[in-house]
Amino acid sequence: MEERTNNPAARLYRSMYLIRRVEEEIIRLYPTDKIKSPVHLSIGQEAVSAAVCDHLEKTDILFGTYRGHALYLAKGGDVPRMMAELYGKVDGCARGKAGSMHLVDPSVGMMGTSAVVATGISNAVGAALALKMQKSKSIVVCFFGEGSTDEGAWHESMNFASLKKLPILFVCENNFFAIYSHVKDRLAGPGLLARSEAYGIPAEHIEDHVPMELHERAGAAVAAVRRGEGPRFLECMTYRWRDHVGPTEDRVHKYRPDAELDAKIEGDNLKIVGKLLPDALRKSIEATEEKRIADAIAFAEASTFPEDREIYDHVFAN
Ligand SMILES: Cc1ncc(C[n+]2csc(CCOP(=O)(O)OP(=O)(O)O)c2C)c(N)n1
Repeated sequence: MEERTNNPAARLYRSMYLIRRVEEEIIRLYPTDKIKSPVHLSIGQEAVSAAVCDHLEKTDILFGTYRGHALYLAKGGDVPRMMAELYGKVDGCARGKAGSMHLVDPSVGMMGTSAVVATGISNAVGAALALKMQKSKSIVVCFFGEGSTDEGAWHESMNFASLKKLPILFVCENNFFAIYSHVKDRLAGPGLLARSEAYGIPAEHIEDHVPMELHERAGAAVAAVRRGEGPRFLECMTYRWRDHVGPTEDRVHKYRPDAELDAKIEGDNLKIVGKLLPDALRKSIEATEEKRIADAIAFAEASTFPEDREIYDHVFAN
């Protein structure tokens, strides 16, 4: 694809647009009950996955959380197979058994997303150790919310990754909230950069409302990890527009001021990136992605549910 080589803003826009529109379709479809699992949306947070994953190779390995659609799509995941997975259908990327919260597809390096906060991080560190032992050129990128940094698994993982100088990039999407609890009510000490630096891991704070700068700095961090300089930590400040879980807005809960959410929606990162492109290019990207999404939904609808006899398949390795 021309944009793949020449125009980072076009690549970023395509990826962010795809994520936004797939998740808007999930919101539209959810009341029909065709989607068979809880959904944690990344609308508002798209820039982080899109910017980081634009620097990754297909063979690089990704771990994430239940908020995983954006990661899968940004890593080049298969849109029809993701939709079929959400529908619980046999053509899904995990034959309908993983659903939204456990998206997995080794064919694009998406090794796992976990519903239990911080548990994917130690798996990611294990994968990075394996890559180092194999003298591989690939790296691991591990995404998580700021809530994960309160968990013991995060601290153990940071320590071990630093000790063994592993090829892993830790990406924290700091959206301020763990469910409805604000980070200022949870975080002791001077902040996440200091936490990371305490383990000897260089750390950076990046705002997502300057998406091209986020893209550039993420690229530099990926390159450093790939050169064998050991782990890096990025704290990417971002904001979730929808409820923690489910397709709806969550203003009724009053845990954040409406004006704060309105300001973030007004400053939409997708529009910021879109304005960097000529109209004709932006519209052609949108048309291509709209067709991809419509085809993906039709694919999911046409697919069938797995046979009952499959229930115990793929539980253990053969
Ligand atoms: C070990 C564990 N504790 C608690 C929960 C319940 N829980 C689910 S999501 C969540 C909030 C996590 O927030 P954060 O890590 O900031 O990620 P975000 O949801 O904002 O992406 C909590 C506490 C869980 N799933 N696992």
